[in-house]
This record gives sequence, structure tokens and C-alpha cells, in this order.
Amino acid sequence: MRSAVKAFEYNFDGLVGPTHNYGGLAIGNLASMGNSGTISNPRAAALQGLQKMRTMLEMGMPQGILPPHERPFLPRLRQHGFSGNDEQVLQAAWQNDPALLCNLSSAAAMWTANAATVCPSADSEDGKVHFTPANLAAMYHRSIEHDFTGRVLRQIFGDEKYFAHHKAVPAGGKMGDEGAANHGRFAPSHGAPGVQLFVYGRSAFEKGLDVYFEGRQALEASQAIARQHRLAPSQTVFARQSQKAIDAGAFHNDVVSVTNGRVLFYHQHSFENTEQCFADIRRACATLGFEPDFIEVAADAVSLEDAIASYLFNSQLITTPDGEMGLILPQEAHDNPRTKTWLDAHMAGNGPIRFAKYLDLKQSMRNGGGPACLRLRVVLNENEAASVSKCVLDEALISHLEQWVEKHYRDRLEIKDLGDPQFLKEVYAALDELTNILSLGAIYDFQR
Ligand code: SUG
Repeated sequence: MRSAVKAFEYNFDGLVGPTHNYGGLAIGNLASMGNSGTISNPRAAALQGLQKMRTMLEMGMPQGILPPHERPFLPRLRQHGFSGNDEQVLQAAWQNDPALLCNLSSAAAMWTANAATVCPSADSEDGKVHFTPANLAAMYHRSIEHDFTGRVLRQIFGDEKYFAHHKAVPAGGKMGDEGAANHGRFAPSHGAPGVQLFVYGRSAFEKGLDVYFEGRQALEASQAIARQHRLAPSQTVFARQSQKAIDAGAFHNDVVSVTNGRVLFYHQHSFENTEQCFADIRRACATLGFEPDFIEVAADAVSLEDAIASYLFNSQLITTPDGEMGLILPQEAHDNPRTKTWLDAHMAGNGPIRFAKYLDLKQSMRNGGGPACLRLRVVLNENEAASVSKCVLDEALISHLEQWVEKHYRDRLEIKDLGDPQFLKEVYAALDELTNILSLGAIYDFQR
């Protein structure tokens, strides 16, 4: 067994793209469905995201960023048979199939918890950090993300000595993979070998499911990733998310639970079979010589509905450099009296969660994306971290990005704006400049 080394958890947040809008595309995601057709503010959305990144940096947490994807995505509109120059393609799509254009204009790549599943080198048989972009097959507007995600991850984590990149799990039928949003890890420290928890919604091959909302994550997709990443079966746990939670609007498991260190912070109704799940986690942790710590929030203190509306669990559970564990939460968890009461009582007691920081992420929240949705966790040891230079933030780069947002982003966007060729030009100008700021070269299709 590998011994513990010094390692850090980096959070790579998605930079909100200029097309951030409320298209109501995500079935099973109550916020997205409920805010459909309302007017968005892409500028505020991007600035709120950058402010979260600054807060993390100020707390001493290493912070990275992943660029927005190219939207509207004209190459895919062309695959749908629209032809001519860019302006003609865009206008024909808007006139003939606005719903398709809306799907291909979503800024959903901002929720990088769904970008990929990442496993630290301490857990893999070959000692590499493994990445698998999520196929996001359940939602058409997100199924177009994985190619570009893979391209960007390969650029940032380029050294083959340390990093292994896989293709997305093949899609088709119900073979959905939603990435790190359904994945957690238990370990005594970031650099120590750990136990990986994969939470799935259903089998891809299950028949006759009588459900209100369908789970997006297939067991077989999670299993494929565990194999690709060369995880020891004794350190890998697969658990089914409760259908009750999915039906209530927990379209990803990170809406009802989050891990950090030895801790799982979870809602009572997160798992289909909690006893079995916890027995499996305990057994796996025991093989590595440590015990997990389960912090349950009971349904009679915080109902599933309150948990989902407030995004209590869609928080970042972090350990600061001075060893304190705490939560980065959305303001909504402060404003909900039940979640606020629970948090205050926990912190007043002797619980492992010692602080709570509340952030305004309303623009993202209105599409069902809280603090945890907006970040991809990447654990890197010192050598791995030293090989990564692109897309790692410092205060100066955050300020530069804020100026870039102020210069290029609209503060009001309606669905009909997506069909406007002038808007497309603005988006291309913004993204073109961004690739210079982030030293990424010509990564976008429109630049090639
Ligand atoms: O996939 N919303 C995203 C929210 C993702 C949240 N991620 C995590 N829980 N990790 C989704 O449902 C709404 C987009 C729209 O309507 O344009 C959307 O895709």
C-alpha cells in the first residue's frame, strides 16, 4: 500500500460563460424548471463565481478555473443540417428550431462538478491522477460538453508522467455519467490512500422503473470509471441514491451529500440502503486503517424539500490549511430557518464542521447550481502540482478576469437574444480574448 504524501485539494471552478440563461432545460432540476424563460444576468453570474474563487484563495485554498465552452455551438447546429455562414446558421436555427438553439447555447459547462470524475494518484494502482470527462448523456444540452472538457483537461494536466486521461464512458440508452457530482472520497488526509464512493441512480439496463424523475447516473458508467482509474475493488464502494431524493429534485447526489476527509455530511434520505452503504464504507476504510465519520441531518430537522431548496449539502466541505473543517454554502442555506438552525446547533456543539461561510450565487442557484456544482476537485501532490501552471488563479488573475467580464458580458439576457448574430460576435470576441488571458492558445472551434 502507498504511504501518505503531502497533497492539496485544488478546486477548478467553471467560469460562467456569456450565454448564461434560463432555458429551463434540466428536467428533474426544480430550479432550472421553475425559472424557465426568466431574464438572466450573465455578468452578475460570472462575477459571483469569481468572488467565490477569491474567497477560497483568501482562505488559503488553491484555486483553478476552467474556461466556458463555445456557445452557441455552431458546429453542432451544422450537424443538424443548418448551413451557410455563421450568421445564416444562427438565424435559421432560431427561426426553425429555437429549442435546439437554446440547448446548444446553454452555459451549463460552468458546473464543473459534472465536467469529469477525477481520482488522486494515491488511490490508483498506477500512481497517476486519472480523469474521465462525464458523458452527460441524460440531457442533450450537456451531452455536448465532454469533447471540449477533455481537450481542456489535457492541456492543463499535460504531463503524462503524472496524469492519465480517458475518453468519456460511451453513451447510448441510459448509460449516463454525471462526473464528480456523484462521486466522493474518504481519506485521513488528501495525500493518503482513500476510499472512493460512487453513487448511482439506477442500472442502465433496469426495466420497468416507476419513477417521477429518472436518475441520471448509471451504475455501469460508475463501474467503468473505477476500472479505467485502476482503483482497488477493496477501496471502492458503489451505492444507490434513494429514488425518494431523486423524485424530490436531487438530480445529482451532491444535492444531498458531500464528503471531505473522513467525513460524509448527508441527508437522512440520501441513499436507498443507508445501512448497507455505510457498512461497505466502514469495511473499505478499515482496510486502510481509519474510520469514517457520518454526519446525518435528520428529515424531521431538515426535510428533503428544504435541503433541495436551500442547497445545504451542495456546499463545499473543506479543510483549511490550519486544519479546520467548514462549509462554503449558498446564501439560501442561511435564509432558510431550518438549515440555519441545524448549522448553528452543530457548530455550537462539538461537531467536526467548525465554520459556515455563506455566498451569493443566486444567478447559478436559479439554474440549480450551488457552490459544490461550480467546482471540480483535483487532489495533487507536490510534484503533480508543480507540473500545472495554466488556469491556476492568483489575486491578479482574478482581477483581470473580472475586468474582462465587465468589458464583454451583458447584464440582461433573454432567450430571444440567443438568435442575434450581434450577440454571437460579442461572445466570440470575449472568448478569443479569454484564451489569451489564460494562455490556452486556440482551443475553441471558432478559432481554428
Ligand atoms: O445539469 N443545470 C444543471 C445544474 C448542474 C448542477 N450540478 C451539480 N449538482 N453538481 C443540470 O441540471 C440548467 C440549464 C438550463 O436550463 O439552461 C442546467 O443544466
